[in-house]
Amino acid sequence: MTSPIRTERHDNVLVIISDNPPVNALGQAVRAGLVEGIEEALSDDAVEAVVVRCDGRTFFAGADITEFGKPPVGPSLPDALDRLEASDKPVVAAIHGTALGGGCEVALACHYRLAVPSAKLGLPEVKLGLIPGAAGTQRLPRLVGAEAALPLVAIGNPISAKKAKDIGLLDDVVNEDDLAGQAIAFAKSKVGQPVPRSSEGTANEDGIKNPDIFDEFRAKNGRKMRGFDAPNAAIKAVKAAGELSYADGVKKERELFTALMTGSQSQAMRHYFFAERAANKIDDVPADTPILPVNKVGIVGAGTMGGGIAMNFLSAGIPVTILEMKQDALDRGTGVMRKNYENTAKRGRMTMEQVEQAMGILTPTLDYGDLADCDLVIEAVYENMDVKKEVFAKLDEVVKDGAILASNTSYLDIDEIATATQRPGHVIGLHFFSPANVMKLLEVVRGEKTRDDVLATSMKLAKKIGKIAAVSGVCPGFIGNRMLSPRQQQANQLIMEGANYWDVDDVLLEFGFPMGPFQMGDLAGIDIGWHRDPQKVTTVREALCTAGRFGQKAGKGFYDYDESRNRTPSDEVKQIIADFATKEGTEQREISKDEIRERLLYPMVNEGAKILEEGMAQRASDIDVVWINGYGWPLYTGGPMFWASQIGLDTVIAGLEKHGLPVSDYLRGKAEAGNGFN
Ligand code: T1G
Repeated sequence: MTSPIRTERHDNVLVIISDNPPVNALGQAVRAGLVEGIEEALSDDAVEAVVVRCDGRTFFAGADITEFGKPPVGPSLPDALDRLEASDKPVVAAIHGTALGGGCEVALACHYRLAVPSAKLGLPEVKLGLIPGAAGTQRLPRLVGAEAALPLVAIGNPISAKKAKDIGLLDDVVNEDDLAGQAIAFAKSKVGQPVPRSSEGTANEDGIKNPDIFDEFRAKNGRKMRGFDAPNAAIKAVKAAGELSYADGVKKERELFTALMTGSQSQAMRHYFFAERAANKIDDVPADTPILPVNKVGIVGAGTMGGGIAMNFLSAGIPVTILEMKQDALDRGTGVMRKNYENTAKRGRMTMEQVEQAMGILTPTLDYGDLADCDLVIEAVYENMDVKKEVFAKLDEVVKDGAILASNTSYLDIDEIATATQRPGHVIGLHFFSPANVMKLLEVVRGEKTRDDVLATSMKLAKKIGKIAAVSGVCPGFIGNRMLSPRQQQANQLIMEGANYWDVDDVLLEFGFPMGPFQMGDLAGIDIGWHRDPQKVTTVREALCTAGRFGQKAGKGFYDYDESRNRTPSDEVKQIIADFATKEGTEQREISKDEIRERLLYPMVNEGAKILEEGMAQRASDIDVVWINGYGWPLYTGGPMFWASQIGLDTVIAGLEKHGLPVSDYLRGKAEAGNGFN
């Protein structure tokens, strides 16, 4: 097996090159090759400097995640990097693509670092439930300071080459072309000078002089870090870089890293890493299925969803023609889009020029005829089958042959919608989640007759507009809403049986969801869809509306709210519910949080099992991808199906049976087979 590492001599410079597609992951052969390369450089007096670079699309993108959890095979990355840094001959990292995780640590162990303008650098280990494990938490703060290191290590987002230079992580940003040549010249210019080593840096003294930065960082990012173990460990490691010797700091990092690697959160987040990528693959569609061109998109409906959907394409530089029935609705819709963009610009997440660029390729219209040359039209009108079929019949008449006709419906039957057209093969569901310009998830609903190229094009387009797509079959609620339904039913049932509605919300909050169903109701507005007849009170919601409890906007809903919108449980609401229970003849009792959690989450797992049994999802991990990205299922548990496998399907079944809830045969079968859903 040829090594993925080779060396080339350029006069007195030895260039160590990795060619390990797809992302030059630092697998065992690469690590061994790196060590050999350094040994070669150190043992040859004619070599006076070294360049480390990669072929292919990127500099090392990190340790090889597929090796995690397996018995380690040497040389370890920390050892390889220590040998690299110990060299007295200058070593230069030549960076392109994404130098991430262990890749960034390779760069840190080099004495100098150059990158092309399009390169990105980062330590995203926390996104895998880890922290850097090859001294990155110790070298980086010594090179750039604790304050600049904290977000890189504890949040894990990559930074641009320019930003990396600004903080001192890069020595220079060079031209896009001939990176190798520029790195060789740079290396030559350093021959004979003492080599700078990050591990000997003193920039981390900023954390010693101002120790408050760590708690300030923790407070500022509390919401983002809630429930995750790794970010806190990352902060501890960076803090240690200012308090301990380098050697002791590395020991501290190793201790924190090992605890995370063997913990449940990292296992769950590594599962998710591959789950997100697997969701892109459609098992029965050949990888070389042709992708249809999508150069112009039409949107029918400029309401909240239509406008949000349109923004995804505009932001990706794809022109959009948006259609409404009336001018005022059209103006309102495009006005909201502009406002959303301007708010994003105010938060510094885009420039006003980019706002104008996006709005500049938007064409509002009242005329279906203007959709004729669209390659894809997405309908986002009222959730009513007749209305949708009318729209699709019209689109079928007007839009050019070969165009994709998609519905944004959240639960209606795509196959039935397709019958309104002569082109069922070109009909698909593209279910965006509100707010559509923010939420990452896209459920791609495959109709009975949806063509492979239409499906493959939709998946590729999802990635282009920054969405995470999962394919669903046609069933009520597809994957996400279909599993939300039993949870919602149990939540409503539980409060009728005496569970405190705030306990229901708190159980989901404590589990890691952003909020529970009753808080959500207050946020969205209890009065949505209310008939406004105070005499007609047949549900708890109607009783709340009759009592003027419309939700947060009214200062009271299920909860009472103070001026900062902090929620307090209401005795009036508790009584309203109790009265309903009495009317319904439901006996109320104390209900524990354990029972609440089991009755909210286990039926979701059972529904997920049925979705798999019916082939409505390709794989269990797709269901995890849907719930993590569409509904806030906590990433650090891996998603409903991974989590159920970890706690044991027998436990889930016993819980369902204890509460008299249905158990699907498929779930039983999986439990008996003993291998969970994975
Ligand atoms: N290990 C193994 N495989 C990887 C990989 C990795 N680090 N990164 C990507 N792949 C595979 C991926 O599964 C897919 O495979 C293919 O490469 C293309 O990836 C010691 C412990 C680099 C930005 O977290 O962020 O270093 O599906 O589809 O969209 O301290 O991949 O084709 O079979 O994502 O162009 C830290 C993870 C590891 C970076 C490219 N590094 N990767 O994105 O392609 S921990 C990371 C990414 C670590 C050290 C610690 C992205 C990318 P397949 P892709 P992409």
